[in-house]
Amino acid sequence: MQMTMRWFGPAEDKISLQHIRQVPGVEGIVGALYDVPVGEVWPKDKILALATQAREAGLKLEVIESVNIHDEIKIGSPGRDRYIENYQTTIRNLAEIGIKIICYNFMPVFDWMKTDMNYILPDGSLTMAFEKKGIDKSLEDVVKDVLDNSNGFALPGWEPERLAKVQELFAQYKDVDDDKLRENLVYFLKAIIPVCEEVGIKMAIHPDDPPYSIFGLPRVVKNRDDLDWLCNAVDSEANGITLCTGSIAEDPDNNVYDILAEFTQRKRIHFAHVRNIKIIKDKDFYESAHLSQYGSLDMYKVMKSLHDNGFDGYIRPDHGRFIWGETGRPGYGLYDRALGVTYLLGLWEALEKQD
Ligand code: CS2
Ligand code: MN
Repeated sequence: MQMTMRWFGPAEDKISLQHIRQVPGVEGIVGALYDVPVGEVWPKDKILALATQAREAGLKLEVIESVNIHDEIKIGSPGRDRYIENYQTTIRNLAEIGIKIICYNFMPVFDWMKTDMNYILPDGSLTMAFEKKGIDKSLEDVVKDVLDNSNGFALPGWEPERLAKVQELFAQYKDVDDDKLRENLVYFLKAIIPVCEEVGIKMAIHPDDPPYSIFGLPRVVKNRDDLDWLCNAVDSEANGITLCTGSIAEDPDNNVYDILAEFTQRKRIHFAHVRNIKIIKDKDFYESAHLSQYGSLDMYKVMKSLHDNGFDGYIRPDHGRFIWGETGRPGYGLYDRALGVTYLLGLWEALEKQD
């Protein structure tokens, strides 16, 4: 198991690699190139520069989150083959620099959805939350809420230029239902998985966040059956999963522990995002501190499901709250994520020694 933390790069992250290096137990960063437009090839020299920067700080770069998928691939428009070819080239370039895992998602329009980016908890810390009332508004207002509350940071998957035309984007998806989106995902996977197998990269799809339809958009990575379908659709270890406990648990019908156990056993979980959420009511929730006692998930059981089924992939705390006066990119402060790392590694050590 390799503990990692996400890093947004020198221009986009106010946290330094040196500070990440000081979090005990963190061996690597999860990175990306944020200046390459979605759909274009990631140049080798830029990937190398990022990996070198990490290495010089004593950290590995073996996981990319995310190489995002161009809308034309998700929509299945005639132009998709050019973007798929670019994706294949990006996979080859990443492999040459030593990357092992590519995290991605297949959500139309929005990469993820929260309705409150600075939700205040009783202890005065700030976190992200999702409440249904926050999306019972016009699309433009929902988009504006997210962009206006991002504390001045560019949010991946929320490119303002793209979302300025949110109605047009929705119109492009009008004929894409769940079946069509599945078909387009399989078309994409059939084209790229052989390349991954050849160069030794594993793809790891992130579940939908939230794992149910919003604004009538199709959703195909929501639950156990979707993951089972995905694994069978292209039956290769290179066709894997980023199991995000927070996202999966946003639907209280999902049994996170069973899902973790099953897909770890099936050797498809290559990357785990481990965070806790607190269900407020129905499907409204906020992202809580990692400890079991603060959220709706039993984090011991989460780690045990991974451990007992032989997990040996990469892991990271997903989001953290803002504590001790810290502000910055929502979900990605240093302190609470570092506490999460320590807690998860503590649970892991106990599990290892129990054997
Ligand atoms: C992440 C997602 O920061 C986050 O909310 O969990 O944005 C994640 O990076 C993407 O969905 C993965 O493609
Ligand atoms: Mn996640």
